[in-house]
Amino acid sequence: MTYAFARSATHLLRAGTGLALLSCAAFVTPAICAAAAPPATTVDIKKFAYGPKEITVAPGTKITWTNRDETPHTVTSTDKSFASKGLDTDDKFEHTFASEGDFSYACTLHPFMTGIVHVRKQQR
Ligand SMILES: [Cu+2]
Repeated sequence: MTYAFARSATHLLRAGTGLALLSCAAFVTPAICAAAAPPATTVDIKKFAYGPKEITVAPGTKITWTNRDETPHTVTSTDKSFASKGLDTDDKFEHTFASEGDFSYACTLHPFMTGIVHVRKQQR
């Protein structure tokens, strides 16, 4: 009885370990792959927010913003180096970031909507 219990406990433990390893393979690997993949170059404007609000890209990267809201928004940099027109639903705005720097931007219609683009030669 005790032996059988111990055996089944060991079996459960093994099964649990196997499951844990499987989970690692399933969930950790894509995260590592994502880190090695080229940086995301799209930003969705949704529910009065830029997503992601903060993004880091390499010089020369083109970022495309898409307005997913029913409300018009803009993508207007603080230093005025880039500025979209009023974007209606599903309208896109593109800007290529040639040189390194930190570029904060906001929506002129809703100034509480802010975002920032970090342009770095080496990804962190
Ligand atoms: Cu807006």
